[in-house]
Amino acid sequence: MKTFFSEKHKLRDANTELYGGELVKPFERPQRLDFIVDEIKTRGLGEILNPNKVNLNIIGKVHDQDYIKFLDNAWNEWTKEGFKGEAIPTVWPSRSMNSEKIPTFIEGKLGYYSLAGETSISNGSIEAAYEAVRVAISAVDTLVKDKLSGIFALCRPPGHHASKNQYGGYCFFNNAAIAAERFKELGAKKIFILDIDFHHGNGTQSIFYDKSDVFYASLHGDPMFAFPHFLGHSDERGSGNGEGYNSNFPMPPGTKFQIWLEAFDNSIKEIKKFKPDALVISLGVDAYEKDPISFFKLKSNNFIDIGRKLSKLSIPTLFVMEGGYSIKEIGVNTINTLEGFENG
Ligand code: Q9C
Ligand code: ZN
Repeated sequence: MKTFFSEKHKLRDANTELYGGELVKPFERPQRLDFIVDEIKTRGLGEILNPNKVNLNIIGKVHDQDYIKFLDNAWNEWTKEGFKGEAIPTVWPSRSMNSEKIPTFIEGKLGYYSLAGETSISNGSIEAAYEAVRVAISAVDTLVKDKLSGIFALCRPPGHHASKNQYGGYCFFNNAAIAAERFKELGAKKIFILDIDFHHGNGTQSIFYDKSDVFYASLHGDPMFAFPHFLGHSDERGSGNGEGYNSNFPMPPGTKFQIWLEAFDNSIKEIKKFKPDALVISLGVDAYEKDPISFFKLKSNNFIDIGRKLSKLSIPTLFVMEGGYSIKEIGVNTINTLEGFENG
């Protein structure tokens, strides 16, 4: 399987994440991809390609222009104020204070355009986020042009928590959603996004919630216990034209592969019924038993079965990298999925 990848992901290298009342070194750090690239090479998964020149206007099909402009300028506006640290929001338009007016000052804007506070904006972060979009688009283009059965977009930073106008959960641009839009530009009528990252992809869900041409399904830690906490319940089934085209499988702490697989098999049934022209897998490997911020109990070998089952669908499949924070095993778990798919 071919992989698209760019060294420029390293531009996303924040020093801080607000976690447990401390500013810690971010779980989502550049070294994650070193382990994945090493494993691709060791096991000879296939070529690793640099992204093409891409028309980034496509981002506007998923994200609002004012949000894009905010991201473009946030770091400059923040440093201009003389703040010493990285840009972290401290105030939000929450239930009791929800005027629609967008503040002028950067601290207000950070709260307006964020859905969580752990994701520090640092110098270079947004450049890296643009590069992740180039990686995703290049992978779609190659998959379609060469009529491949599967391809891997090794994106970083990840994307599935980013909504049309909010960042958070380590995500800025929604790479998987933008990839789905690219599939549509290239002629696909129906796309299915299956999100197997441990966390619910609130961004992807909300982007396509009222659409019937992009089906979003997610297997994740029950939001009563897990981030993002405020979306991802099983009664969220889509709205308007999108009713019936959104499907959530929240699962409790300690969930083992046997139970996880029942939900997975249900989502496979939905894929078969929907008959998409393309499949996008939001591939996080944080469902792994040793992941430091998650609570599922999948073992490394289980990821082979996941890949194998996906290959049986015989639908052109784009794998988009999302989360996975057990750095030592992130390469094995990711390549297990992709090799399982290849060896069907
Ligand atoms: N107690 C992705 O996997 N904080 N994002 C979790 C755990 C945010 C995860 C705190 C986790 C975001 C792409
Ligand atoms: Zn995750």
